[in-house]
Amino acid sequence: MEVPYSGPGGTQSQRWSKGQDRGTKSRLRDNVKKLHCVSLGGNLASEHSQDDHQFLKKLNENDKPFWIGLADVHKEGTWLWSDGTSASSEGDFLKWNPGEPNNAGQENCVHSNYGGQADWNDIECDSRFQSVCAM
Ligand SMILES: [Ca+2]
Ligand SMILES: [Ca+2]
Repeated sequence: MEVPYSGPGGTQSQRWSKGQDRGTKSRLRDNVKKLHCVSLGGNLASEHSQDDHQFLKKLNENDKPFWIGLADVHKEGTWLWSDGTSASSEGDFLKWNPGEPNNAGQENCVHSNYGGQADWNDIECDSRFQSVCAM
């Protein structure tokens, strides 16, 4: 279900719902992407299963890459979700594209729906993509 929604700063967003989960996605200046989600009362979305991964991709009608709430900003190679859970321990759900994460230059944030496999890539945090917020 989608309901028109107008976010702060005039950005256009849409709300979605799935069971008890609600969320917002939007296009915005992505150096404030996390703050944007927090200002809406949420955070960048996490993917903890293939189901989550497919759901967020489906939600994204324009088929472009989008930010997810995964980063290794605190310690290189230690991936943490914005919900506080790990993506570096054995058994954690991972959906990296082949050869990723490669930290090319300095890549500490992650977008999904990228490349031929439409999976995850680590990329510079000040790049511009859409955000998916979990509410
Ligand atoms: Ca990194
Ligand atoms: Ca990369």
